Amino acid sequence: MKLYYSDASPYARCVRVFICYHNIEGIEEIIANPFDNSPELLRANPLAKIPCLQLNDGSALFDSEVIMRYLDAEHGQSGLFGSMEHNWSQQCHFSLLKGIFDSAVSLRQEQLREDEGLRSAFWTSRFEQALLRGLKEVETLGITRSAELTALQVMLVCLLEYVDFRHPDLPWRNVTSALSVWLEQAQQADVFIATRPKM
Ligand code: GSH
Repeated sequence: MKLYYSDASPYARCVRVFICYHNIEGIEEIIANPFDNSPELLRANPLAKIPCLQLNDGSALFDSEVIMRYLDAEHGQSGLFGSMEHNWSQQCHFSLLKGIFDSAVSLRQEQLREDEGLRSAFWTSRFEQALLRGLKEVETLGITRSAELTALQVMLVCLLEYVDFRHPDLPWRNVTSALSVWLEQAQQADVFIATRPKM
């Protein structure tokens, strides 16, 4: 199998944590900048997004949610998603986290538009507010309660570290101090250390 990824992508990092946690061998990790539109990535994912997992039969899986669910079910005895399948409120927690990832990444894109003079104050504020409201809601959901690592916790660590990395001035700790305390402990796990972006 081949995983197209970049070190900085928070979506790809979640997938890499799954691979590391389940000790899945035989995955070649290929660094890909999605904006290069490399023919290999375009063949595997017409959306030209990472992460993308190419299976040994040549077919490809995307997006990060599908890849995580595939790896967990086929290679990890559902150890991270557990019994979430028919738990609709937990599925919604998953959607909330995915939405916050999207806000954080969109906020980054707004930052990059600054150089072109195209940054929108409206969208910047909208993404920031969604991110902060979303994290406040996450704090109330009990995602951090399980002592065993869960898929939702993997996403939460990758998300919060990405926010610290790309949006260091965003005052998320002021609105969600309990998440901040939880992160300090959770981010010490080997799977997060092994997959942390090196820049
Ligand atoms: N929903 C997708 C997932 O969960 O995998 C989002 C993936 C995504 O947006 N990845 C970014 C990307 O490839 C990198 S962090 N961006 C290129 C683009 O948007 O064209």
